[in-house]
Amino acid sequence: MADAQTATHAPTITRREDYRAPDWRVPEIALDFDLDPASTRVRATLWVERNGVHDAPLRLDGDGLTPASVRVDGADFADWSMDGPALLIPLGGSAHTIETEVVIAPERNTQLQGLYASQGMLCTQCEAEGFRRITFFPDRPDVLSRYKVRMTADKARFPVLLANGDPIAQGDGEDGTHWAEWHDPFPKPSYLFALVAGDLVANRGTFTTMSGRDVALGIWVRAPDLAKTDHALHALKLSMAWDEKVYGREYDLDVFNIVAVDDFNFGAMENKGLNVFNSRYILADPDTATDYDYDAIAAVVAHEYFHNWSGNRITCRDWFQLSLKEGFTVFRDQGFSADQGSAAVKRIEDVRGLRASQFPEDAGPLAHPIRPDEYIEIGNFYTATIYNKGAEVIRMMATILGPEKFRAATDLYFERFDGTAATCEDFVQSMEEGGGVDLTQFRRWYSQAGTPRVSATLAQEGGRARLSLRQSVPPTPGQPVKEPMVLPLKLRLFGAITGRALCEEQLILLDRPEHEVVFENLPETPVLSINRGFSAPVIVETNRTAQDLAFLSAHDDDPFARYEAMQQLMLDTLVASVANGAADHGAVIDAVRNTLGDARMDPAFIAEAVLLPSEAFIGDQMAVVDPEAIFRAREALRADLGRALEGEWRAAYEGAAAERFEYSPAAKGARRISSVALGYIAAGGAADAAELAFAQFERADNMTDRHAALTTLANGVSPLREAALEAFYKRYAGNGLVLDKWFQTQALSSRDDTAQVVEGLVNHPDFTLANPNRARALIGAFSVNQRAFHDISGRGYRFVADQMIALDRLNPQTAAKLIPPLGRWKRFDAARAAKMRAELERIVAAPGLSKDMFEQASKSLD
Ligand code: B3K
Ligand code: ZN
Repeated sequence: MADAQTATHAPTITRREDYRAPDWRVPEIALDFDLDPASTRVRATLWVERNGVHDAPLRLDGDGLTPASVRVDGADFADWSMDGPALLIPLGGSAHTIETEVVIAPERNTQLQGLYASQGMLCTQCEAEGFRRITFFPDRPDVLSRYKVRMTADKARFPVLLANGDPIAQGDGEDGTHWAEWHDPFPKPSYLFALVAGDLVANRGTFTTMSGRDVALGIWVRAPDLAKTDHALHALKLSMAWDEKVYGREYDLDVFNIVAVDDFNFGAMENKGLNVFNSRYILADPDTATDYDYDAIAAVVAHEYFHNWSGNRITCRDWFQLSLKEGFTVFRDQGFSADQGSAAVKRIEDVRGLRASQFPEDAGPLAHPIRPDEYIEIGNFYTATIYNKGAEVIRMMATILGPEKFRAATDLYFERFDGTAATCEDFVQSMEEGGGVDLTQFRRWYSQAGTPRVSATLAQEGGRARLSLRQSVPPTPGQPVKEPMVLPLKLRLFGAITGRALCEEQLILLDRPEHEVVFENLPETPVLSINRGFSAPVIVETNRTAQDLAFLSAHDDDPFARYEAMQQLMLDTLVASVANGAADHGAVIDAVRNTLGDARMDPAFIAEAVLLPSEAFIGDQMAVVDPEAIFRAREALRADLGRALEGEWRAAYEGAAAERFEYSPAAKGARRISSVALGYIAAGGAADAAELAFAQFERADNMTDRHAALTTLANGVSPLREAALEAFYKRYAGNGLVLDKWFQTQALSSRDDTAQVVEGLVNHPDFTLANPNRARALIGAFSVNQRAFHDISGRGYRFVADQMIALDRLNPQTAAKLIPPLGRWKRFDAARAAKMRAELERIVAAPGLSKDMFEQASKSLD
């Protein structure tokens, strides 16, 4: 049965400028759990201390809790009151002991926040404000406490009892119960609290830290999944070693446990010493996980591990500072992943992700700075802006400082703020002091939303060239006028005839609206390579011709810039094709042929470089998005590329065939180029394309190849499509993570009947909104299938809105994350915009709507 809904009410807005230090601190807390899915008793003892001179009562946050008893300093206490969901206790002295008792029902917790049940186990998720669903507490990140936890549970059902910190004691109780005690010596905010109880087994390992301490590692899963945990354990050890080497950060407890859970609202959670993960970011074997999954697992394991310092040892003063831990930790995990394989390919993937999710956010109704000024529901601010733009902002500071100074500055930050709840300002000051730079103007990255635009015009006059740079930041909700930003732009000139570099790479800090750079004594016509490595997260417009872009795509020495030149050439061609109904594809075909034939390049890079921009990204370049025209233009270019280069695609496809599965950068690159080649062979209409794909589907010894073949078939009209979908479904019946792929592949299909197929799939026996991965695999994927979702009939909008309203009743946090595609109505024609708005209005009017959905949907209407 579902939770009671948060009643629709006038939303309370929390503002950054209203921050006040807590009235009461809680240096120690002891928690005692009688765990049972239907009814769990939670006894909490809080040692509280008055903070400063005031007469404010102790205010303990709660959410859906009723106190069964309240005691103060050992005696029953009747003078408490409720202020909405919070418990108020008037106290006279400067220090008191508070005991409360509540009863909660984990198996009825469909929100998956607080203590909940998943597949027979009990687990917690507290960030951001889930702890208040477990017990009464000042649930804010600047209240740091030492935790002692005791858990009692039925021993047969829950033989393993885990919590934060170190295990202290355990024993058997009466009636088949047992108990365990865990103590965490590091003071932490409540959002980092965790416990897990279940019938679990561990893949165990050891890591010896740089000071020679042994840490016992455990990846905990249900028994049948044990064989799929080696990759995660290996990634954990690599992460621990990497953080020592690159940031000088050593792990601090004697144990580090990770638990995989099937029902989870997002990727994973960095609870101190006890990370809880969505099982999709732990479980992998070649038969069930793609290379993408393997990479994502390593990245998320690293991310959560790195939080031990950037997040746990130094936490956030308040939730407006979220990017302090998230932006920095994403930057750190990106560095880790770059060091495991091709740094260039990693950068391309990260920029593609930024453009797919963060740029549209910055250009839409939900735009916010990386340090927001206000929120209704903090759960809505775990966004691409906070995470990914936040990481770009750290990257720019690292670029400005250079590697040695950046390391000195992070050392300073870790040393100075260890054990505290810090702010973004603390971080920037550490960068200034450690790096010896002035970041006064740079701080605008923390306060201004919107993606800056740079126009770069290169004009040649004999042996001189004049580069005129201009910047502007578009208006965003609540911020009509913007100040100039500091934009670190890496640039270099190449000779158009010889291809030689005409100067060293330069780092220009563009901090004014306009700036000019003059290059002298140029021996030949220069071509501009700019924003190399994507040194600033901006949109760059240049006066480069198709010829210049084709030239750079072959000659630039910065792989990211090569990729970028090809993307721009493709984009210009596609945008022209949408505008005119057709375009000359010759330049793109030639450039792709050159790249495919460049034996010096890494196949993994080539595979990225020859991919066309997504339909959504093409739409982002247009004043009014025309989904059908974009789809047709892109398909036409794909078909032409497929036909014109059929020989090259077949050579690439055959050349990449491997004897046996191996997880290595080279083997991954080979699989990547082969699946891209297969897609082009099919797009070109080759008569044997479906047979080729089906043969690959049947022969594959790994999920990457099998899934690539399935995707190609799922986009086509061959009867082999049904056969492959059915075989895939049967082979993986019962494997939830792989079935997610089965749903998602159909939701992302480019076929004409996708909307109808997806509407049917919600009635499939394996579909459920209660599992967030499944809901995202079908509903989330369909809503980013631009052509299908934006069908002019409006059926896609109606369908997704219906699903969101239903999901909101179970799990508001996951439902609210699905709003943004509907919120982009301003980017579409009047007919579509009206239909999208109508659905948003229907959502806002839905009875019992959560505040999560209310905030997202109502802001999207503005
Ligand atoms: N810190 C968590 C995210 C929590 C999301 C809460 N809505 C995972 C992470 O970023 O590492
Ligand atoms: Zn994080």
